[in-house]
Amino acid sequence: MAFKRTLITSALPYANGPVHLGHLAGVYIPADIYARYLRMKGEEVLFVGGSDEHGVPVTIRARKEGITVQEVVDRYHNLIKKSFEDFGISFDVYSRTSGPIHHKFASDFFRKLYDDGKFIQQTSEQYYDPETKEFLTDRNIKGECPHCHSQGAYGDQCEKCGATLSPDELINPYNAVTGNPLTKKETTHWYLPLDQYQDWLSQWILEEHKEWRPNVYGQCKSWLDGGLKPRAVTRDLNWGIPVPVEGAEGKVLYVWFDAPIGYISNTKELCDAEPAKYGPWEKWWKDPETRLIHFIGKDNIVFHCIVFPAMLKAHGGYILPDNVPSNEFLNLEGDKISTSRNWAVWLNEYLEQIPDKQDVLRYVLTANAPETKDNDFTWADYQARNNNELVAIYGNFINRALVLTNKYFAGKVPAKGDYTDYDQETMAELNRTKDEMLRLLEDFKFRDAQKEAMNMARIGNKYLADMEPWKLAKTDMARTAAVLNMALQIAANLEIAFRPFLPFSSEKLRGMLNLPETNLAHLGSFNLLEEGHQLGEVTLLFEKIEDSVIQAQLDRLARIKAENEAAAKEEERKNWHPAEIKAPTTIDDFDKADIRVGTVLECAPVKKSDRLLQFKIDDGMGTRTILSGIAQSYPEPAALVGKQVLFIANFPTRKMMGIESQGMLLSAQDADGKLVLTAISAPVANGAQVG
Ligand code: B3M
Ligand code: ZN
Repeated sequence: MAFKRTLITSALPYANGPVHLGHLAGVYIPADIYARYLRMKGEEVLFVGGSDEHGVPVTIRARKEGITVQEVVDRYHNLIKKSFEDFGISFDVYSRTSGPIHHKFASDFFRKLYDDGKFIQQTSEQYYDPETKEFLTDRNIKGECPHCHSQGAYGDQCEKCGATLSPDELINPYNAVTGNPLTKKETTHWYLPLDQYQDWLSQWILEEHKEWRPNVYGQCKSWLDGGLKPRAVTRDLNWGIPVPVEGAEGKVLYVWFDAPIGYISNTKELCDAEPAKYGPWEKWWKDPETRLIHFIGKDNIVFHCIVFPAMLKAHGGYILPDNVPSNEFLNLEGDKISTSRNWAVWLNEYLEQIPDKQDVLRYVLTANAPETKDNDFTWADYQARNNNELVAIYGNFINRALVLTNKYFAGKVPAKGDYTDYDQETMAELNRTKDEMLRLLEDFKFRDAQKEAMNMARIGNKYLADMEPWKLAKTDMARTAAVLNMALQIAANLEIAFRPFLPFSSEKLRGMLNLPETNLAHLGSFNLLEEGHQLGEVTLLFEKIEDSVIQAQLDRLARIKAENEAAAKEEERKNWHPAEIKAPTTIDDFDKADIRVGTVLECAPVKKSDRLLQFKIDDGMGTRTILSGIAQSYPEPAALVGKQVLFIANFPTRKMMGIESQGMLLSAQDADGKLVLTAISAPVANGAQVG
């Protein structure tokens, strides 16, 4: 199928917080690279984005901050929009789903499916808070994780162990906001019967889109193999788009029903505002000659590859995505990025703390893009890639080419000479590298494509290092001119090659070269700068990033980690319940344990163990050594000297870490897991029996 134009969408971020580098790496940078690339190719492109302002997360945020939901989405929509502008994400439109255009569009879309009999109605039991009289959605339910048994897992996911959950799996579920225990209550909703689309989806994806990325194709296949079930498209919630059906008061469209429709309504908003420039919105969504590409993260695959296409099919008249290049996740310093745990680098904060370094982040995130598997962002890698690649390779080449031209030719492009074999080979290699880059871009392999752009800079660097114009200048000015002409042509090529990836640096370089407008067709030409052309002012394209900048970021993350650990402890403490009383014991059984009082004479950590403390105890008859696994609770063991403690005197002797332990100290386990030695209320003779 030959396409005439490309419609690019990128997932609509929830307006419940600022965007972070995981968003940028997973969705927005790849989408932006692709949009810029196609525009440079001269194709007709529309790049659509917007904020997802419905759903539960924004309502939770509002309650937490004590403001209205509208205030929350206003604040974060504006913040997110600005971050995208700051990072050069070149949307043609960035709108929002709480606006009237979207509300009407999504409502009409639902109503058409409803009128056409495309939904089924089902009644089910849902968690309900009898006190606040509200049904609870997955995210509003918390409880104990059935897998790792940590407290505070959400009804859809445990943030501790990462398990995907359903609210029914939680142990002791409660209202995440009020803490109230929950009951179940019947409620009726509309469902899209995905099972009816199973055969069609299987054919369309598994047979007709084998070229989709393996992670996307694989996820779709496993959903389809598992058998699709009807999915609720409405919710009991008071924030969202009201269900346009009589008697549906208190119900809204499920956020995952209305959000993808946001792609369409945002397109319509733009096209209606500027019809001359963009044409009618239907051209972008209903003409089979439009190629639709969704950029998303992996947690959104099912919605974009299965649910939304089924919605479009049910409606009729719409095109379907041609590809859905979804990325895996980017972790931060080894841990999963989490908005609720503040484990993220927020884009707005990044720019405040490290100003003007948008392209550095764009470069590092693309170099590490989680295209085929989860990847890790580390600040050490960020610094290394900046200092060793952007500065040492690309920046260094540009700087040498321009500074030498200034020095020997007063900033004017010198005359080219007859190409030597080496020149010819350099040009051929640059062109081969360029072809490879374009092939990779076409294939959504941005990480490798950017690598090829950097390889072009390497070719330039090698050319200068081999030709040594600074030496040539002493003997052969004509050849010096030819070499620098060649170097400047390569520099102009780099400006074009890097433009989709590093738009700010390319703009800066364009200024330094004083380059006229070019497009992708110029890439690979060695006639981009004419002899005598006056270069612009030379500055550094990239600057070294110092250790102190990196250290400040590492310190920030260490602070957040400590705060999170304290908060997790607090959560454990809040949800702690004493264990149930054990089955009745007998006096005889109890009497078997010989519990006695002793005084701590010495106490020190056991070498090579972060758990054990070694005690010397006065037991009234002499001294004995006892090891106890409580080192984590007593960072200053010497402080225990002189304290009276309880121990089991007839506990079997055990050897640990090569030391014999003669007895067992009694301790209590606190709500946060900390072990505390039991004490007695007044001094007692050592060796006294407890009973
Ligand atoms: N807001 C989920 C997310 O941010 C959701 C995407 C909607 S795309 C239509 O991951
Ligand atoms: Zn868990």
